[in-house]
Amino acid sequence: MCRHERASCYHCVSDLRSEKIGSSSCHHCVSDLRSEKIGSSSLSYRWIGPFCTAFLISIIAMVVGFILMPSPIDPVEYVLPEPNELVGPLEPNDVLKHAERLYSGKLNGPESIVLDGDYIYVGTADGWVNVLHKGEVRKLVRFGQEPCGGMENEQICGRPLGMRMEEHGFLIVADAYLGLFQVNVVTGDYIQLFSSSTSVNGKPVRFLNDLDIGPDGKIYFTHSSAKWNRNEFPMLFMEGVPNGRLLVYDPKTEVVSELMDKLLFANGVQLTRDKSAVLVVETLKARVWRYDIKSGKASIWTENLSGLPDNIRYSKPSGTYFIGMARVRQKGAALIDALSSKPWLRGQLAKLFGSNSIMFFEKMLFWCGPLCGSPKALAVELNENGTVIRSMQDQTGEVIHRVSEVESSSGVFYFGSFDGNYLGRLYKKHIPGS
Ligand SMILES: [Ca+2]
Repeated sequence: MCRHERASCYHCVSDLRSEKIGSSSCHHCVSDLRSEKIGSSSLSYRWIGPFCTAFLISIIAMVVGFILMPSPIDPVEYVLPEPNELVGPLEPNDVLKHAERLYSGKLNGPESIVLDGDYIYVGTADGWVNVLHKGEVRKLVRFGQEPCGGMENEQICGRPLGMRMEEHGFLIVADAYLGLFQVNVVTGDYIQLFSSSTSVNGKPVRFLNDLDIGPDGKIYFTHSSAKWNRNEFPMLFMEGVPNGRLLVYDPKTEVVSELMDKLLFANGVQLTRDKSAVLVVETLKARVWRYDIKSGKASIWTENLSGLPDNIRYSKPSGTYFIGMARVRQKGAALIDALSSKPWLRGQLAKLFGSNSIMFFEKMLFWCGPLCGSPKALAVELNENGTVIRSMQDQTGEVIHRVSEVESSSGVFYFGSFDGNYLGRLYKKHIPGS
């Protein structure tokens, strides 16, 4: 019995039940229904068809509505070259497994590190600049106010990132939200050198990231975005608009000037050994620029790095440079690369997940590192020409899970990470072949 005939019979059955006993065709119909062994209870399923149709229409309407809904970002395409195979100096290794975790559980996100004899300075997610000495953590200074803890409070509390010691023994700190500060490391007193609420060249200064100091006292520093704060960083990479900059603070005039613009997530800063140029990390392009101070010209120093580079530091003992990677880029397993050429998809994902959910999503992908064929932790060493000559990795993240910065002194490396709860330490004697 076809569907049309069946529908007509249901009407007949209904008529029969209400004692409108009619034509023999109806009796015939009932007989047909019985012969198909369709019980009366089956008749109650007649709503399924219309329900399914309405459901499908609703889903289509929701999908269309979602696609038409404005995205919180204005994504653009950016190009990343095909990631390199991890071969040669990038050959998989577990050098970082020889490291140890110091102050485990006592630090939250020590991204940048300053070594000063027996004292170590780090900035953490609770807004404090801390002094580490003989196993103790002492809170030195915080630039913001309570509430603190959690990324949602960072805008008020502050978040110290890059830091350096200047020649007179003051600590210079870039707080991601609040600006540049000069700190007395004995008393914790500080003065604000530059406030992030001040625009430079008519553009906002958001997400201060890292700094270095020239021999004349000028402070070269980056801000990663002109639009997004640090706690919105997933939006920065989902949008892909290059508006980070390299700025310079002149202590004589107290003026901040722009040196480089249009950087896609400006990050680590390091003067070259001869102090003639500033190396500037552009995280989302996986490359580093060399800004010549005298001429004001910039050129690529190294590119297509095998990760998303964070801070860069010069190592005096070896005369080389170290870069910590926020994430590893490997052929066939690089999320950022996969999304870089798909701005429409990034726009939809930003609507769907929002900033917090994207961070969770990113974290899940990070933890699948070994399954995706990439090491969790990677730091690379480069020579003066910007060539990678060595790498230190931890394939499972068991000891060092991620590297934001590598700081070195004679015989020792220290590793910071923006989301770790420890400071990593590795004695060079434990590195095979050293
Ligand atoms: Ca950084």
